[in-house]
Amino acid sequence: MSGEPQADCLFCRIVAGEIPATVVRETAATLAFRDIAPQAPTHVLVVPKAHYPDAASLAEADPALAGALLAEAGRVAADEKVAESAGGTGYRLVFNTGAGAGQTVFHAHVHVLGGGDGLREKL
Ligand code: D5M
Repeated sequence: MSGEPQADCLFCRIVAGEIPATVVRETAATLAFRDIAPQAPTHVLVVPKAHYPDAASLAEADPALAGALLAEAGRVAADEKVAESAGGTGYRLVFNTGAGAGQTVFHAHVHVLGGGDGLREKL
């Protein structure tokens, strides 16, 4: 069923507490934790606790949850002080979608990237 946990999904296992992660924020519906291979001084992943394979399928199935994910990403950026409103220089939100675009974990997630020089040159 849509949104159900998948036993072979890495991020479902992190959500379930079966695999450790450095959690920075948690709500009833979302979890934010540090990326294991950071690409910027701040690199946090925000995931819905429910399983959807990518951001578009999440947004189609549960637009409110997709919105909650984005709001949490903004709160992470504020907590990490990369948001301009928190004195930082801004941040990027990235949704890799599809293996050909670099998606490696097929559980919807947004990358929150900030704090480094040259972030604008990456796209
Ligand atoms: O991003 C998937 C991201 O997930 C990638 O940046 C590495 C990260 N990753 C992989 N395993 C872990 C664990 N165990 N903890 C934290 N982060 C992890 P994608 O957009 O699919 O390429």
